[in-house]
Amino acid sequence: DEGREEFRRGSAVDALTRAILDHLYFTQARPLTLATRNDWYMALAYAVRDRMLDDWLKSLSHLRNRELKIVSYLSAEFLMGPHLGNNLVNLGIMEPAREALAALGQDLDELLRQEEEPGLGNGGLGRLAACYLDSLATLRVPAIGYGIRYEFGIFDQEIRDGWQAEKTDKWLRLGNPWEICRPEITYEVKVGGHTERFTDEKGCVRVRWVPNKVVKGVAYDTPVAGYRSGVTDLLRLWKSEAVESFDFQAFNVGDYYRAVEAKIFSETISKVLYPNDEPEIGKALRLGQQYFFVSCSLQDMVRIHLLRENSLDTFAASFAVQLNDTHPSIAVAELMRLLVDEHQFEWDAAWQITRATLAYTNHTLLPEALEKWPLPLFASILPRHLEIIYEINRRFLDEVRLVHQGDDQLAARLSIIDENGERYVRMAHLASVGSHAINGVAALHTELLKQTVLKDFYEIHPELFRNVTNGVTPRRWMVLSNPGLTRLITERIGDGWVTNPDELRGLEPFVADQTFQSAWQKVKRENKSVLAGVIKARTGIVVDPASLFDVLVKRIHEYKRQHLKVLHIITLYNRIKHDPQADVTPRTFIFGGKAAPGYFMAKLIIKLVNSMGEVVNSDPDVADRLKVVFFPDFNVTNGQMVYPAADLSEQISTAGKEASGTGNMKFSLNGALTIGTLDGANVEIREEVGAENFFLFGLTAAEVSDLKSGGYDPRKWYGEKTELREAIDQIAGGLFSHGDRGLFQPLVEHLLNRDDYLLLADYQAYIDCQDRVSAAFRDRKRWTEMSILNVARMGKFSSDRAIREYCSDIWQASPLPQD
Ligand code: 26Q
Repeated sequence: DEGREEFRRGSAVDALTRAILDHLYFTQARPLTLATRNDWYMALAYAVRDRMLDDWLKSLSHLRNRELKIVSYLSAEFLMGPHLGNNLVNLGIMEPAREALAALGQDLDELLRQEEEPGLGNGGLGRLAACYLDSLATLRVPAIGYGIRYEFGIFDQEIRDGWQAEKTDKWLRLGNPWEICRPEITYEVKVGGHTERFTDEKGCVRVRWVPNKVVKGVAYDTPVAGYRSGVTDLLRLWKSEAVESFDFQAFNVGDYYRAVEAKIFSETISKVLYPNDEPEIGKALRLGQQYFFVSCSLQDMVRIHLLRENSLDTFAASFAVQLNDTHPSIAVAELMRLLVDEHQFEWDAAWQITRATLAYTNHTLLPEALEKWPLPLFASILPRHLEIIYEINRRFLDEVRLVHQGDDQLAARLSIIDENGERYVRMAHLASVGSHAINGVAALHTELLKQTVLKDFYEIHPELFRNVTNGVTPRRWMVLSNPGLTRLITERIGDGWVTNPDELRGLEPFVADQTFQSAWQKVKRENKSVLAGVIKARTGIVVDPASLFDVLVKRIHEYKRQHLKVLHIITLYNRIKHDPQADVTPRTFIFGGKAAPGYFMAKLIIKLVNSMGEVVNSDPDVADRLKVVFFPDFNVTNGQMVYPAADLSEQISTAGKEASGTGNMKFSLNGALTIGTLDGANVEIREEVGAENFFLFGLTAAEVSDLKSGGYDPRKWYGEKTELREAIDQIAGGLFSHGDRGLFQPLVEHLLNRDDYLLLADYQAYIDCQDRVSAAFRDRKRWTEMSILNVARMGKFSSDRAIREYCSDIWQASPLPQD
């Protein structure tokens, strides 16, 4: 019997070989001779998943242990990336799996490429949630990530004629071996309708919500293994379905079409991820999605809590619920509704539980990115929640008025309801009022939060505010994606750094060591060669791995200033055109990132990069010294190839606009040097790695706001800077658009007349700083030292550090004791 168990659980090569063959036959139902690459991938994935089950089931059984607080991370997005490689790393079975497959004539790397990544997020916020789950499991904290099982994730990006084209992400097409459907874990979620008052058997007036629709959420569970921690946490995503009773009813009255319509509506809720990284006003389905997953998740927590205790009084001791931005902030009203309407709590007791349970993370200062819902729309979907919000607001503002007598302006500014013109529910206010802690995602961001969007909240309740600077997991972003560097580092200092990255400091004694330096350079060079091969295959462009790889990958946004980078490239191009012998440091410029499908300016920036690239790449005067690449479909999988191959990380947002950034950390951790503004976490990265190992340029956040309040005129800079003027004139004049002066006119017009993101004001500082970068890259030894020091000093930016801070400062959660 033990022999039978061994092939399901064991991590030796033989056991894995048998397990893979077993799944190929009994799960995939394929004879060896007919097995496709996907069959092999699936068989391997199931064999790996089997090896997660003992820890997972043990961890799940701890959810019933009332002593332990469970962290519940509510997020509309989880950008997990491919599971297979990560699980092999965290379980410690990468090499035996490779050998087992080799014995079966299969190549592990090929199977790793077979996995379709679950792209259930837009960018930073969704990827942060994924890094946090990795750290929670690694730190042995019992946790559940709750979200939506979108049938279609973020679109796949193709580039056609230089423009972005969106293709549906059919990630479930070939099946998903990592998830387990739990058809017995379902909840009903009401939508629309009206409320009624009635008197209960005790004579209390209560409220009944009579919806006009009911949908069902079904749980889909994915295990999240910690790095060799013995704990496997849970990602529970909700799929929406029709409730059986509904179509039955309609069918009985003969209204077949209405029944089908109701079913389609139900299934629409979890159909597709909104591909925008800021809200669009008035999208009812989006509010439906948010409420749907929040309601399922809170009902699930209530169920789990009631397995531990017989009263909800102690709910806040069972769960610490983190709101990943305002997207799940309806949780404030929903938890109140569950307690007051469904579990007969008094308002005050319910409110105390709600605030003790919830905490809110803010990820943006941009006013246009703050979520708000038009009142009529909100009322039509969530009539009961609107009443609850009014009551929360009434009590909150009464308190404010009591303490700050006579300041009516203050109450209006703090109100959850925006009453300046069209009325809206302000979700950041709802989240702030309903939480016991509010945090920003980098030191600068938190300071600005307190001075701007949440200023009034900070003034009345400074004790609620925390900073937790973001972090990234070194498991995916180093061990998995950069095995060469991982091996080199581990040879020198051991592998303790993987969970304790402060140990990377142990590399500092080797910075000047010749052999270490050459080994370091060799790793980077190999990573660049691999990326060069992929670039050739995907774009046809040939790039030289000896050139400086200058990389700008992130969502396309005006505030992130991809077009400032374009101005830099055109400037270098012009220098060559003016003097073809000019001594320029050869560079490969790599862009990547998706634009929201409805964001015209972002799509035009993609077109500009490609159009400008065509001209530069094909100009014989350039003689291959500059190469411009737009790497299509930037996602987690592609990021894993790009970050390890970068020499230079571009973090050039207008100061004060990027809340944190996390790509900045991934680059630096992989030995790229940063050119950046004092924005988001760049500030702290520079502090850690040392100012001499960081290329700083540009206005500070304070200077940006001063410049703007003094009446910024971009034309002044345009008039004064000749290289800048030349570049803009060329874009406007059609040099990059076959003479078409209309194509980029909107972009040029915006730069010259508004320039909201101060490209023109920062242009010269950026160019000058890039000249210093070019010079520095020529001193290979010095560059390598800086690269090593960046890695050695990145410990702070591990998501483990961030999660420890959340645990101690916000959640009061602790690790499971080692057994
Ligand atoms: C909201 C309503 C309706 C539709 C879409 C949205 C929506 C979706 C995604 C709004 C925002 C997002 C994503 C925001 C995001 O990724 N923000 C980034 O979060 C990172 C993690 O904290 C930071 O590092 C980045 O600075 C921040 O831009």
